Amino acid sequence: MRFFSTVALIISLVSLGLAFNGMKRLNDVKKGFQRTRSELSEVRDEFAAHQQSQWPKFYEVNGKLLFKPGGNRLIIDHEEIPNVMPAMIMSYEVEDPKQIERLEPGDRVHFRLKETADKLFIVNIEKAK
Ligand SMILES: [Cu+2]
Repeated sequence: MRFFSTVALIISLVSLGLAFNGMKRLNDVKKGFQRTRSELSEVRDEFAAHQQSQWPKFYEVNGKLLFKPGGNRLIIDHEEIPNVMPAMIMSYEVEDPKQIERLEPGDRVHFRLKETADKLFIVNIEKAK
């Protein structure tokens, strides 16, 4: 009888040890997950900062004003904008509509384009000399 209770005690101690070890391992895995998650969020923050550092971009462009359709819009035949777009006729919004008043269709113009993550518009436009 004594032998059996000794065996039972040993079995209980061993399984207790195994359970403890299992919990410790589970904890390590959890810590690993937390570390990975915080590393991921660091990478995400860095990526967002990098994206933001790209904007805004500015371009100096030459062209000819073709139409003034109204509002703050201009139709311009512009020269190539290197690495952005080839020469073409297109419509642009001007940030400050007052700048449109002193321009007439047919004018050669020089303008400064501003590009943000979701918009492309003219921040400054004047008659080219
Ligand atoms: Cu264009």
